Amino acid sequence: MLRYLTAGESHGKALVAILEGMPAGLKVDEAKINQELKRRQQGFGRGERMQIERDKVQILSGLKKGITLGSPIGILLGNKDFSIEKLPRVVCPRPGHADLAGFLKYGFTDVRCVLERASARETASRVAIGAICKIFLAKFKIEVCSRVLSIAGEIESVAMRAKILKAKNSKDTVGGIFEVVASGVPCGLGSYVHSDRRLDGRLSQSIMSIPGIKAVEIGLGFGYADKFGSVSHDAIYYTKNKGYFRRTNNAGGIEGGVSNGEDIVIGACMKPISTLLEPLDSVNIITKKPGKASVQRSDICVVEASGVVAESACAFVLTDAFLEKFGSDNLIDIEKTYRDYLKRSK
Ligand code: EPS
Repeated sequence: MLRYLTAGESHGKALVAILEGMPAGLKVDEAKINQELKRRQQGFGRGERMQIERDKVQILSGLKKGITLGSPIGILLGNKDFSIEKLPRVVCPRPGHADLAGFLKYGFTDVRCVLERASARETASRVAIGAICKIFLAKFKIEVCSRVLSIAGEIESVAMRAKILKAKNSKDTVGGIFEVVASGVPCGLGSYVHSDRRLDGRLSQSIMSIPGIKAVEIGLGFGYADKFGSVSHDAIYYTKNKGYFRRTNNAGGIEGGVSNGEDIVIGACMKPISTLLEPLDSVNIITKKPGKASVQRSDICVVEASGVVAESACAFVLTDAFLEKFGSDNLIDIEKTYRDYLKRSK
């Protein structure tokens, strides 16, 4: 139903995105998109690049007087640091990044040809797309948020900041765990009838594809491994006012690949940023002699920003699944189908 494409290098002219399949009749407030872009740039531990860029969208197509036409929405995000042609050649791939596999795969003689596109700068485009999806979901009182659960093993905010500072002082980096919660999601998004329609599979893919993410879990996730079934599953209750409901949500809002009406809860682990100011051992790809991995500048920690990107990824998948279930051409038609469905399914 809904698809997107992004293009752009980290230090190229601009990032570009196209969102196709958004229904007609949705009012899109550019300020809301820019607000999300700003959230992605924040968080304790961001690097110098974030002081240079002031990410703001320019919407090129798909809207008339701020209202969607149902046609592809073209988005442009300029790079202030547009320096790709002047930047030096990179010959020592960074462990942990796409550098080594990328230059071998594409046959480059400059690792920069890989890292420019592999950079997490691309996630700004995904946040712009996700922001439009969030505007759509808000029409149906669906909200997606995120929070940091831990940084390098620390769970208190003061200790998290101290760990980030410690990493900074020792020219190191840290990762952590964040959680994304989608509330107000109706029962019935996604389907058990085929593997590629399962909502948990689709959400996991979208979050796993964010740079640096190494693990994703839904609800209790790995926590199921050491529990009995009797205390794992969420018993079902019903009252006239509430309809069907649960008192626990170990399933994280998804059973059998279908949303069950409870909050969707997703946890994800982000590894420490792989650009280290005190670089690890590497190999010069020209001479094949030992060298140190390339370094220009780096973030220390981007777990909070990754949470914002994951919200966007999740908002995109939920919008896609929502359009599948309730129609995809016109907002008013979709609202009517949704109301009828809520009445029937209560
Ligand atoms: C990023 C832009 C990049 C990095 C970072 C994320 O800018 P630069 O390379 O000019 O410093 O700060 O990239 C990575 C974390 C990465 O792994 O490539 C951004 O806009 O988020």
